[in-house]
Amino acid sequence: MKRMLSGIKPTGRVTLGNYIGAIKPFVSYQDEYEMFIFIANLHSMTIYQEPKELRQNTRDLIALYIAAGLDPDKVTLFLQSDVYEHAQLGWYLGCMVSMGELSRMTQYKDKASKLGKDESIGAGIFNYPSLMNADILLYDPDYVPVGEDQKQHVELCRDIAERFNKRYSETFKIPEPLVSKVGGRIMDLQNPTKKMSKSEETNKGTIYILDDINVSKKKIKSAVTDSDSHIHYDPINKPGISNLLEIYSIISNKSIEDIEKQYDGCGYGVFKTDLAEVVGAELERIQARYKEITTGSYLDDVLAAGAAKARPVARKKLAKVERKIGITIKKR
Ligand code: ATP
Ligand code: LTN
Repeated sequence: MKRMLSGIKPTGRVTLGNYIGAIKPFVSYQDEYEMFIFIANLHSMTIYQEPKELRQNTRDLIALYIAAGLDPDKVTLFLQSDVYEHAQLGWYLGCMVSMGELSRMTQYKDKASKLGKDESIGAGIFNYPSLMNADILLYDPDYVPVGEDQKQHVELCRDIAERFNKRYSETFKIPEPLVSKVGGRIMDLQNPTKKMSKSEETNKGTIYILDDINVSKKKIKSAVTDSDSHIHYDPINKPGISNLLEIYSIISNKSIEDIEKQYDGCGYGVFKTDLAEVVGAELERIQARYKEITTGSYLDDVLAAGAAKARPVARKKLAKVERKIGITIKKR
């Protein structure tokens, strides 16, 4: 079995974008790949998190993975902070990347460009990719499934792995980013030229998985589209309706062409009402399962078992790295 690894930050309420771009694809991969999925809680610290909210968001995220269909018996599901090797390898790899390389990362550039006059940027966000490189390289994955916005980080990870292998001999497998063609970038329902984001100030264009289902349905029905009424996929000229078609396609497992045919001649109103039902039914299923698994100690047990499976893999790789770079002084 090929190996796959990915992480998601517990930095806010989980959105339909996260679900379509990250969680749902993981569920579909779990029978085909050996999977390591973790909650990137160390990464979430790059921006201040209110402690109580962080705790709740972290539990919700784990619960949502499972409620969405991820099976903890098949997938190694764990908290990044439970496996100390991530931070340790992150340090070594941070010493191998240049300031120039880090400053070219768009996630960092975006955050830096949005700073207010009196705000400063934390060092953590600048060195964020080093920790991400460690997350990946500790486990030798073949593939790293991510949204479009994270592809650049995985590419940097490949460069650093190659640099390490060249300097110290073959140590890391070179991972491939895996970005879904459909659903890799779900857009804001009110501004379809902008990514649906959990850290958006106005919530009107964002669907939250655990939100009241009627609120979500309303948001879909009032999604911004164009003045035409032809249901056709054309992300450049018709970004609003194209985004809705992608959402429909992923949630219903139908192809975009089939949906276009199904709604040929119907107006946007009918299409949006049906989409609201399709999304509503999916959210209902997830929320019901979420309720079942958030009582008792089930989630803690899943995380303990996940960390126990991840640790030996991470430990072995870190020990290898430390021997190669000369940190370990014992002769074998
Ligand atoms: P923020 O919105 O605050 O920038 P985020 O949701 O992009 O946060 P993460 O929580 O780390 O950041 O994202 C988890 C995964 O979900 C990543 O693989 C990311 O690419 C994917 N993702 C996030 N938003 C979307 C979206 N709108 N469409 C598709 N995938 C998304
Ligand atoms: N940076 C990613 C989250 C993340 C990740 C990873 C994804 C942290 N470490 C390792 C894949 C592999 C994000 O912001 N979505």
